Amino acid sequence: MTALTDMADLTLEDGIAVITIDNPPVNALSQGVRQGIKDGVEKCLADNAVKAIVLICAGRTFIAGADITEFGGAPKEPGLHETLDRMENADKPIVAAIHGTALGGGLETALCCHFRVCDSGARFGLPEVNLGLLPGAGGTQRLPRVVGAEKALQMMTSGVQIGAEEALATGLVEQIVDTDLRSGAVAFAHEVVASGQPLQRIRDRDDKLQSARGNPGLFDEFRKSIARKTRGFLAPEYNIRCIEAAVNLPFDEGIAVEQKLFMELMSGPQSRAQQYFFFAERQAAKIPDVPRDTPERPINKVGVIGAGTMGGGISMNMANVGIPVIIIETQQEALDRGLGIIRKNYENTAKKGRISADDVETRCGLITGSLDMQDLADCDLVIEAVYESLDLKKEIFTKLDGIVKAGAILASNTSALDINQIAAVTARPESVIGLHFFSPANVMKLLEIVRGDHTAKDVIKTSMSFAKRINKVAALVGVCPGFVGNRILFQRQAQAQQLIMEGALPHQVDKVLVDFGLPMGAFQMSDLAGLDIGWNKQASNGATIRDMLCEADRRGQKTGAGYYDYDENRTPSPSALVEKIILEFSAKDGIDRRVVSDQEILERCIYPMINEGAKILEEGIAIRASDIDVVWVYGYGWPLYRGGPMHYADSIGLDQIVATLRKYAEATGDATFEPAPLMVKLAEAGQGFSSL
Ligand code: T1G
Repeated sequence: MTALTDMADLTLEDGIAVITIDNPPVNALSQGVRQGIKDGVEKCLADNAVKAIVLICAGRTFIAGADITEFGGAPKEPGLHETLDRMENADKPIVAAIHGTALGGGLETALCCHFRVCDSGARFGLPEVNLGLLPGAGGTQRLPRVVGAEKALQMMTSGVQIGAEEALATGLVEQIVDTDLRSGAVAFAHEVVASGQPLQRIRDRDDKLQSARGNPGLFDEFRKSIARKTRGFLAPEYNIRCIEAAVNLPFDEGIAVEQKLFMELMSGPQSRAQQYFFFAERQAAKIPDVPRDTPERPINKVGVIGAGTMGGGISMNMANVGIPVIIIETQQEALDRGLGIIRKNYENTAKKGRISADDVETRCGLITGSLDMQDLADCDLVIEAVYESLDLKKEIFTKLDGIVKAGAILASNTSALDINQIAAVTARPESVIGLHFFSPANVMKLLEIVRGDHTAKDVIKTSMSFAKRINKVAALVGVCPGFVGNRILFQRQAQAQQLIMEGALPHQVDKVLVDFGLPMGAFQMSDLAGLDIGWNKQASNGATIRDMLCEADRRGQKTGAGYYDYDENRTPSPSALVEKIILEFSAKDGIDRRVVSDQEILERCIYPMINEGAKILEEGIAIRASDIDVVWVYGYGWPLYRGGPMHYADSIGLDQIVATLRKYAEATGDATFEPAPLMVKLAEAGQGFSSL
């Protein structure tokens, strides 16, 4: 065995050279890996004893892409392109032996080998689009030549991975090895040498591009089909243009298009934000004061209290990963309705072909119902999901404390109430935690985990990994009204309300927020949630615009009217009546309405959110600024290509944010705009939240 670099070595077995990459955790194409491959291939091509080369990786996966931590830094030799060109033009067969995930630059490396074999668990993808990029090492030109333009469009604009069987069927791999991968690959290399077959370079292939050439409308059709899902993102379109180049241009000209578009994306703010977010999401899983080896409590059976919208969605998350759930309700009718909705949801998913009819039965079979809380006694985790009443939650936790076995975790799905007060009614506050799901709970990826003053570290550790187990992205936050997500939302909603008093209208405010990239505006969101949450008909006296709307039976989407009028497809349209109510309200408050610019709307809606984020960091309610971004991207649909409110603030510059906030504080006299001391300090130091 010859060490090529500290990340690669070479062995020679009976004429077959094996280059082994070893760069944990995911064999990213760091400088040492690129150098190792380059040196290894050079060595093998120069050595007559070598008849063929196998490229394989140690550890849990084949190369999972370029080393993202090297992005933005000074480029280090050797470049990936020159290494891959050397491989593709080699005069000895090179076989890639793939296990785990061959992603991005990893798949591009495999595409520059002459043959690819894999084990049955291997997965393949070009997920650069998730980083706001495109495959920059020839993948945009080689993948379509192997799998065809249609498949390449799907894979490169979604980042979706395909499995070994599909890779074999599309010709991405020549063989699935069901014995030991290494010896299988070496045997395959021997067969190739023995066959004497000419080495085919993918760059020379053209057959798979014919159908796209015969169907020029393919690309525009495809653009239309992903327009809604990729709204605001640049990278999907750039990936499509590269595939168009692959279909319409000679290989080298296609590569030139790829390089140009790659550099445009790499030097742009969107990819910077998405690369930032790649690491933010992984950082969020790390809790500084909870050691990695903290033992976890087992969770094999879960109880959910409440079969309403949240309780039903929460239960589906458990059944989706095979965990039995028992749902508790007070009325049989409510229980039947809740279980019925769960089955309906699964049947709808099956109709869309995302799960099978058997899956529907299996998952519904894992969800049982009861009217007796005693049936929760042997649960490992109980999640309370009843409506937002502190007294009711205290009552329930008092009962749970007397029923559920020792060692179980008691959690509340509250979106704003004080977890410490809830925990205090039990004799085991250390086992109480907040698990705040977002509606629809079986769809939204975020789980805001709320640690109380007494929550034990093993309960936190268990909850964080449990989130991953049910396919959620967790962010750990402290106790305060609205925790992180809603506390920040309150600031935006309050400003939106103020802006329509001063001269804007709901649809103007919402358009600014939707154009910014949010899934919906402030007033559309209020209408969706329902304007009568927490509204008391008896006490209502027209004190606010919301009161007026509720009194006029405009309670939101559910009544077909709120800040907007809604048609049968729930499409919103501005309401003349609402405009009249708003104008009357301004007049009643003696406000001279004025023209409010879109820029002012954006700044007054977004900057107080950032300011609140800074206060949350000052108070230690969030561990790091990037956790706040994870909450807003996965919980509230903040556009990923803007990284999250805190990253967005850094991209603008905190000095700019502070100055603008101060301008509005002066103009409005509203203390909300007073910049948080932490942000002022960072701005004065010329730093950003990412420096924390
Ligand atoms: N570069 C650097 N670090 C990486 C990395 C990468 N490509 N991929 C993962 N890591 C780190 C990650 O930060 C974490 O670190 C640890 O590895 C485990 O990851 C030229 C330009 C492979 C499916 O986009 O999708 O190639 O937190 O927690 O859940 O065209 O990681 O432990 O310190 O995610 O098992 C394209 C990115 C790059 C794939 C494994 N490739 N990675 O998932 O573990 S761009 C990607 C993943 C490119 C070329 C272009 C996943 C995974 P830490 P993890 P996992």
